[in-house]
Amino acid sequence: MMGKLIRKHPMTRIHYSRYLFFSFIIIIIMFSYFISLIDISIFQSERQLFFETQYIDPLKDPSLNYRNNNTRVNGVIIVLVRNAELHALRETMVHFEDRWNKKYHYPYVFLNDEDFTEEFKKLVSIITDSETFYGKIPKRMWGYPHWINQTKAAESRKDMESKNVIYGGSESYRHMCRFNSGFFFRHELIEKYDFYWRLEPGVEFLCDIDYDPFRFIQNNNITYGFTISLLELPETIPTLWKTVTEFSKKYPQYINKRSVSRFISSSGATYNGCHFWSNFEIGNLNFWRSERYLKFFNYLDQAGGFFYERWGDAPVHSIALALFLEKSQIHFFNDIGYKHSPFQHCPIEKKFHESGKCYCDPTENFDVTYGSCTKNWFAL
Ligand SMILES: Nc1nc2c(ncn2[C@@H]2O[C@H](COP(=O)(O)OP(=O)(O)OP(=O)(O)O)[C@@H](O)[C@H]2O)c(=O)[nH]1
Ligand SMILES: *[C@@H]1O[C@H](CO)[C@@H](O)[C@H](O)[C@H]1NC(C)=O
Ligand SMILES: *[C@@H]1O[C@H](CO)[C@@H](O)[C@H](O)[C@H]1NC(C)=O
Ligand SMILES: *[C@@H]1O[C@H](CO)[C@@H](O)[C@H](O)[C@H]1NC(C)=O
Ligand SMILES: [Mg+2]
Repeated sequence: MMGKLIRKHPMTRIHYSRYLFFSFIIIIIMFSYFISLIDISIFQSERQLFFETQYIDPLKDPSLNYRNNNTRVNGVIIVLVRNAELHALRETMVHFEDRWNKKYHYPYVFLNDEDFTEEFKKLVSIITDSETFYGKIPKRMWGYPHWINQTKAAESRKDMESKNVIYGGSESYRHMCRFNSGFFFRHELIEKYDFYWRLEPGVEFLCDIDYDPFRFIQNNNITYGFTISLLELPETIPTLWKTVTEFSKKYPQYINKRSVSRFISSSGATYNGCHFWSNFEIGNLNFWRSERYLKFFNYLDQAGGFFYERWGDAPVHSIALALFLEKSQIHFFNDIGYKHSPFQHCPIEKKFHESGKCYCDPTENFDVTYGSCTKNWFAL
């Protein structure tokens, strides 16, 4: 009887379809609300998920703590520096010793394209109980390779300076970037070491470090560690990615099939500019000495972009790391508070501040702010 009515009565049919229509709308609304909830929770927990599922926490291994064992491994602190930066360096070293190295006394190697002054050596060595070594960089590591057209290089510096590119007009900055990209690890004072910590005058360390990061990376097969990652200025690297792509085509055998290349490029077509900020580096020197990296560096060097453009050692290092290594071989040193103006990494977890280990403002933390790539790193 009812069925008949519904089918026959036109008014009832309208009500019925209207009911269907509104149910449909409500379902759509509920569905999109549900989806948005999932989205938000995924976004918020990417960082947390990273720490729960991927992060190796050096603080959880008591055998790494200096109180239990402060035996050094084959590591060195490397500082490229000019005589004029003496006082900024001394200040940084006092903090670095205090936060970490007085517990281990790792040696320092200071490198310079000129001779260090006697005053420099005297005032630096007095800051630390560690051994200090002072080296001059040979011309082949800090100069023009024969295939570079220096007229063209000078023109390009002028051009970049007129466009206000940072350090665009600087010749020494280019030698510095090329040295840090291809030579620091084979300087004669560095050759005998396996692990390095790169230090720059003017940087600050904002937390106590009670363990040996060198032994930590050795034990865990980690090749490289960073604290800050960010986007490169595109105008300094117009042809870098094209050159990298040519390299990958020519030497497919060097590219790691499980590499973390998605950090630098989602499709492979373009470089997103993400790189580890190389003024801080803790790593294994043998990675840079490997055949694949030397082939990579030589290929870039031949292309001339260190001089005709202004390729930085940070994107060069990072691209190689991302092509050759898996994610687990690169470590985010969350517990190391670090500042190189204008950015700092300050751990946000309460425990670092409540325990008195860190003394930085956790709201001033570059990790997930605009321009940082570390939020991408968490999500990979
Ligand atoms: N000996 C020497 N060291 C240099 C020269 N240029 C740069 N450096 C060092 O190389 C490192 C990087 O140089 P910076 O001038 O700090 O470059 P940056 O970090 O990109 O830029 P800033 O934001 O100015 O710090 C620092 O340790 C400098 O002391 C140079 O011409 N000679
Ligand atoms: C301390 O660490 C070194 C280097 O890893 C190791 O060779 C040594 O056995 C350790 N000593 C102790 C007491 O654990
Ligand atoms: C070097 O570059 C300049 C300016 O770009 C150019 O005029 C000159 O022909 C180049 N020299 C050589 C040998 O290629
Ligand atoms: C590190 O690598 C070596 C050699 O590839 C392997 O034997 C070892 O199990 C690895 N250790 C860890 C902690 O992954
Ligand atoms: Mg600097």
